[in-house]
Amino acid sequence: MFAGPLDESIIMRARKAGLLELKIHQLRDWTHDRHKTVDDRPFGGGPGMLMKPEPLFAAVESLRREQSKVILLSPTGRKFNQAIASELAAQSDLLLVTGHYEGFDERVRESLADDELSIGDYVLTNGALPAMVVIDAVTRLLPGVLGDDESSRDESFSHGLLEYPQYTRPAVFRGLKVPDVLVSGNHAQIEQWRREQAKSRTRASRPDLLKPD
Ligand code: 4HQ
Repeated sequence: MFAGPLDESIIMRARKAGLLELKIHQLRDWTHDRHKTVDDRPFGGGPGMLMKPEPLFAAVESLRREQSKVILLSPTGRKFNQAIASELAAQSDLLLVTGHYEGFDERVRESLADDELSIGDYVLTNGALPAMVVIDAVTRLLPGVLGDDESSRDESFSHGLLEYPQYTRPAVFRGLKVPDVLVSGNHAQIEQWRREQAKSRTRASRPDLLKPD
């Protein structure tokens, strides 16, 4: 699953520039049985399979370094956001652990992971896409990955409001006009309009962003 998304565009550019080093590992390489078993049935019964602890412990213990942060991707983790992306971008080594099946043996969570992150309240088939979401959000925050233009204009979640509406040419498209203020050349007025729009738009679609946590 990782081939493709991580081999394109800005992430690939960062890798080629030596700003980001990615290594993908196969958990089955740390199994010893013929079937390379990484899952098993839950004690106490019930549906579904769990990631068994031995291959995960062996893999993480062989891959982790002193400075590594070991992060499980799972819907029971704390909700990933831009602030967490910034924290992770300051780390020198992340070990993202993705599981299939219904989840992890609890001892993985208790004794192996430093943190557990969820990318949102929905259930996916496995943690590969969540890991790639984290990698993408973190990579673009690494020094040198984005040009000045791209990075100074990313503020959506950093200043706590949604972006104001934006338009490019043509000034009229299928009868739909760009707001007059934006073509007025009055920069003080444009700035005020954008501030108001950012606020009303946030109030309308993401009122949670305006509340203190
Ligand atoms: N899964 N945010 C179940 C997720 C998920 C999410 C990954 C599916 C872990 C065991 N991970 N496996 N949402 O739905 O991170």
